[in-house]
Amino acid sequence: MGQSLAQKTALITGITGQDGSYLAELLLQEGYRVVGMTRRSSTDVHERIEHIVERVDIVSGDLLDQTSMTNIIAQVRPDEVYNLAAQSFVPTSWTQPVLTGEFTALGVTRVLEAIRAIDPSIKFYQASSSEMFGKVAEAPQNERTPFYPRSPYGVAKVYGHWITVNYRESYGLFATSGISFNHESERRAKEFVTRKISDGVARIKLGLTQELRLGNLDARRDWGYAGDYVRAMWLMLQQPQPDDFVIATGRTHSVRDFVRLAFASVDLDYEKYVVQDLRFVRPAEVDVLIGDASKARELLGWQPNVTFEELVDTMVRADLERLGRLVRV
Ligand code: NDP
Ligand code: GDR
Repeated sequence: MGQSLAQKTALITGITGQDGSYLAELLLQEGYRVVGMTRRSSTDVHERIEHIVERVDIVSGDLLDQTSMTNIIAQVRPDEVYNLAAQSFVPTSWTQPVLTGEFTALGVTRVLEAIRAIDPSIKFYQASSSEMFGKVAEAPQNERTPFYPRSPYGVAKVYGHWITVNYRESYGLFATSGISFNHESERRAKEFVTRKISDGVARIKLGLTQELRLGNLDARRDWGYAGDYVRAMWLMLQQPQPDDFVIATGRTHSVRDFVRLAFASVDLDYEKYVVQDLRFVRPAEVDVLIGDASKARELLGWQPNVTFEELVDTMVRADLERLGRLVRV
């Protein structure tokens, strides 16, 4: 892949994930050379980036392995690093707490150490999470709201956030932490509740199944669209100073709201199909999240474009279309 002198290079860890795929698209549009780090797998994990895989460079590495991280930074010499890789599913963090800490917490330090050793002028983005607010101290949550994580995942993300702040303050790195609230899309993995619902609704509508088993329907989240959130990540690294930013819509809805709307969008009544299943209830829950993104609005000029209602509708339509194609084959 040819590179002009002025062209910037971005390294994305977690390029095969939901956010990685949207961020790669955005950075290609912005004229970047995009390098994506993937970990070795015996199967093809490029599903979400199939449409752009010819336009990005893929390098092999793992957040667990310091040598691979250092070598990648030395070989790629990126201008910007977006650290999106993590064990990102909250329930798994209770069954694999140590691994979650290795990936999601210490993994951040490994990337920062690689940057510090090779080129401290590289800009760094850390994918921090509203799960850090957990049992919330105030509402809405902003950059100064104290953290009270409720899962090993949330605890690991608090570490990732503070090590990012610490490397900024200790070594003067351009290290930025984006505290994103939940963001979803038709590329979301099916274990997360929004996609589980949109996929379930489509299956029921097409007669492939009769029920949808869910956990706590009363949990509330501030849900946005992933495409909007990756734009905020990029904007954060274009600022004159590294900083921390909350990215959120400022609206909160319950899982029940999502379910009701998703079923209603295909003219079904959710109460006939949804079964509560204790297997999906968490040992400790984050009851309600709502973010205050005024700082991002003012300093980044960022605001979300997709509403909750549009998000639900888009996700259900996408699953109906995908499953409809399979059913017809
Ligand atoms: P996904 O789970 O979709 O993607 C995670 C990515 O990390 C995948 O590409 C995965 O690779 C990769 N990965 C996992 N472990 C390792 C490892 N040890 N070494 C290298 N790569 C690894 O997450 P999202 O795209 O939804 O989220 C991106 C980031 O943002 C995550 O850090 C998440 O915790 C954080 N976040 C997400 C929010 C959201 O609502 N989506 C909100 C706030 C924060 P593979 O394909 O091989 O599994
Ligand atoms: P979350 O997302 O834990 O907020 O983390 P998830 O979609 O898994 O859960 C949201 C809420 O829905 C409730 N829920 C269920 N959740 C799942 N997965 N499956 C169910 O059947 C179900 N029933 C009810 C949950 O209890 C919870 O309250 C996401 C991830 O992307 C993190 O990586 C990210 O940091 C945060 O968002 C912000």
